Amino acid sequence: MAIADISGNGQPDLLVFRVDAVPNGQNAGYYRIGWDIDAAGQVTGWSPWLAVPDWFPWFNAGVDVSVADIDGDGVLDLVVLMVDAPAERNQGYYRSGPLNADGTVTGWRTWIAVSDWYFWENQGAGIAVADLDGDGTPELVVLAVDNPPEQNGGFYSVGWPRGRPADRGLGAVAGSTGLALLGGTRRRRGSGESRTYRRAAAGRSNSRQSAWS
Ligand SMILES: [Ca+2]
Ligand SMILES: [Ca+2]
Ligand SMILES: [Ca+2]
Ligand SMILES: [Ca+2]
Repeated sequence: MAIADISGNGQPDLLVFRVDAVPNGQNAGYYRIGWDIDAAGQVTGWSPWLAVPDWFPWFNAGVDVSVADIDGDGVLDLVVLMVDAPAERNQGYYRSGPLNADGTVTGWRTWIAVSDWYFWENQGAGIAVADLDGDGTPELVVLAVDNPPEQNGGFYSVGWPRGRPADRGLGAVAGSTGLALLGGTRRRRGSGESRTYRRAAAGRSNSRQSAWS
């Protein structure tokens, strides 16, 4: 879910997301918006469920959304992250599109694979958009929970704008240190193991990342 003033009337709106896990077939992803959430958690009404197009996986193992103006054009964008979870190695993908004041998205950008998604099994994933270094261009932060046969792990990564050094290794999330661990220990997975990572990308340039941490 995400909270942002999508309608632009000064009151925050609540966007919720769900995956329809269709048996023996292609899944589907939908969101809807509860308008003008107040301090008591009440909304004034709900949009219809709106489908994200081209939801190709048959199995998903995590999904998250974020609302932010990733391309700096003054219009909010909806960013969707989902984990495609086939029998073998999984893969995280995100896509985005301009989010209109009525809650619809026009001009969905293509699905983009999050690189180095090593995990064979996942137990959730998360996404956030923030200008981590204060240069005016947002970064896309991706979290993934690895779900191997033994102990799980949480991993993240950040993709930076073009030109920024991209040699930051995948970082393991330990305790509550969060972003302070950017550039932390790189983890290698053995064949068949699943690990979780989060990654992020620069939001500009049609939301395609130019470098991953
Ligand atoms: Ca609103
Ligand atoms: Ca925008
Ligand atoms: Ca798998
Ligand atoms: Ca930045």
